[in-house]
Amino acid sequence: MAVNWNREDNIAIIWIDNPPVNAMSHSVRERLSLALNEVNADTGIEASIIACRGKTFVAGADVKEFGKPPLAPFLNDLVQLIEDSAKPVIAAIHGKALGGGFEIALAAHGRIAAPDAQFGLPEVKLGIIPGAGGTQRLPRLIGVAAAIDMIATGKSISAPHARNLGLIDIVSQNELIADALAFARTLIHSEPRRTGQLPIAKFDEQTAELQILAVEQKARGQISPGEAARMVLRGANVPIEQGLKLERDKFLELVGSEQAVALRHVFVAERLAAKFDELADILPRPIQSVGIAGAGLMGAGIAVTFADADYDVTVVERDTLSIDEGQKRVDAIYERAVKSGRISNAIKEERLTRISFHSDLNAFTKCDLVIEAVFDDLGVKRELFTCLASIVRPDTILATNTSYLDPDAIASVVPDPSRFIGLHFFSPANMMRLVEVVKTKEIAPDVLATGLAVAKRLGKLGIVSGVCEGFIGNRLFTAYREQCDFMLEDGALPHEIDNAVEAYGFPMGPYAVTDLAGLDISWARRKRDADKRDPALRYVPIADRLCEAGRFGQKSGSGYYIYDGGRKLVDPIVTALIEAISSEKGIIRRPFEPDEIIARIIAGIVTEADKILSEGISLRPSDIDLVLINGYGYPAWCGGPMFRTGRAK
Ligand code: T1G
Repeated sequence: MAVNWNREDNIAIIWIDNPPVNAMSHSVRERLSLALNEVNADTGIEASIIACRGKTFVAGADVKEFGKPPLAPFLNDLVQLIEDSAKPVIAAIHGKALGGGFEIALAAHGRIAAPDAQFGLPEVKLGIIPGAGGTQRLPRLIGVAAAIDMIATGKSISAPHARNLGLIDIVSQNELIADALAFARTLIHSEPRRTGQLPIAKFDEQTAELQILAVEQKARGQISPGEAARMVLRGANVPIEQGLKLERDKFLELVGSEQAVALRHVFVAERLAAKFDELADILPRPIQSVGIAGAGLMGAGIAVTFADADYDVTVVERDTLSIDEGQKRVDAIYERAVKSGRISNAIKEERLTRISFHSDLNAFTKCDLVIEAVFDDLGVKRELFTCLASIVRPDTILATNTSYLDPDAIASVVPDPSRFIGLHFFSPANMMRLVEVVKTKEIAPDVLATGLAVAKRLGKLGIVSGVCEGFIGNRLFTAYREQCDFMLEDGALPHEIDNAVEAYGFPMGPYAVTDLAGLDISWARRKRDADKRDPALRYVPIADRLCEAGRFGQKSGSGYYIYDGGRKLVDPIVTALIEAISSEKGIIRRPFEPDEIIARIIAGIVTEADKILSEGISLRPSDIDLVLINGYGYPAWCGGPMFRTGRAK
């Protein structure tokens, strides 16, 4: 039964029970409306509590119903029924109150939460805005500026933080429902505090406008953050009834928008990514103690990632100097997080206690999982895994973080390669959400399931990839870059391509990214692989010429651009170099418009993606979209190249 209610003396407890996340589906809305009306009509009831069974409070409207004709009772009407109730209604929150769930809580006359509860209005992540009063009631509790910040980012906040903001009344330190009953009894003889009737604290219009401008700039072409922020300000200047109407109209307009449809594709794709028939009944191995071989840029980032997810982390480097450098890298990552306000100094110290550094591989003896992040050389890795295999338990999972080497070639030195997996993190590992979980030839199903479970516990998105050069992501990025290089030879210039890509929604264009990462690394790889290059294939020597001229990117002060005091400038020398190469090849250069640049890039990506799918390296077009969105900055609100070309529904 999705909703029922029971009586505790003169107080009704209305239970929502709609696993797995108590989404406000049509049937839940119908039954909740019925329960509220029954409670209001019952003369023996003087107050009510709305609570949820299962792991969480209401996580929002039912995303599966979006895109279909909305069915009454609508959530915004239900929320109004709660707020208008003559008898006090308390929301008792555990888990997460998100979207429509939080809007139900906002309309209640009191809010009590478990200590680990979280609150958020993540609608903008679905390309919409709150549609049941969130943009109108939230500012009445926490003010315009804080409401804009919370709604435009879609971020969640903790119960203690919500309490400090005045968003909730009580953080229950005991049994939530018992405390909620006690709280309800204190409200019985007082007029219900109706959020919608509260005044909005004074705010400065111009400050709010500047805040909205900043939101729109940060959104890089996504529409909903700016619309959500503006709806808060618009509602703050009109009566609540008018504000609620404006909000509902905008919500209904956006829910059918291209960006909302694209973001719902991403939402569904993310939850599909870890699902494979072959793993349906497979239990992941328990992982708590994690070893990391190497504390360079990647190893340090991976160590932080695991410490952040409450793993016990053992880091081994070859000598005390390397250990010292590794510890400094880890400390610097946490120092930046403290400076940015993401974590407190106390949390930094606590996380650091979870990471121990050693120079002896025997420190890995008790590890459940060991990940190598050492120099990307096959010999080095094979030698390391030969040692590791003799040190760790037979059931310890061994993982390589290699980007380009063949994991099966590494696994061949491990006595039992069924426990060998690729976990390809993206740099910076503690920030990037994507992890390619590489399915090696001999891998055991429970090892693959463990890789996916570890990625989820890390708060990352694990995408399964077969073994090929560059796996899914770097192989597609190579195709993307190849199209860009062809366009450089055919007539475009680096800044024209970068500008088109950034206008489409990527945070950085490919040439700005290359200058940031450095041109020398891939140059070394191209020189190493030169004898394997197919002479029949078109080859663009622009990057080689730049390297030969000592232009390695930001690190050398120039690459595709010239860098002057932190400013990135178009360099006529690069333009002349590119034009000379076109001329050498007899190419008549022509202009490229932004739309054609994007179309050429997407065509190049999907051509390679079709090969990746036909080879079985990836099993789902939607996984390919997720790799590009979470590993390479492809704008999620565009859905991904497979979604855009109709290859992913
Ligand atoms: N609707 C329907 N199903 C949902 C759902 C939702 N809102 N959220 C999750 N699920 C399903 C999900 O598809 C998966 O299903 C299962 O629950 C577990 O999800 C009017 C209009 C709550 C933090 O955006 O953030 O309210 O694969 O794997 O990692 O203003 O789910 O098992 O079949 O993610 O523990 C606003 C989205 C909606 C919240 C739990 N709410 N969900 O994370 O589990 S718009 C959201 C989440 C709205 C109002 C507007 C997370 C979670 P299956 P999961 P999890």
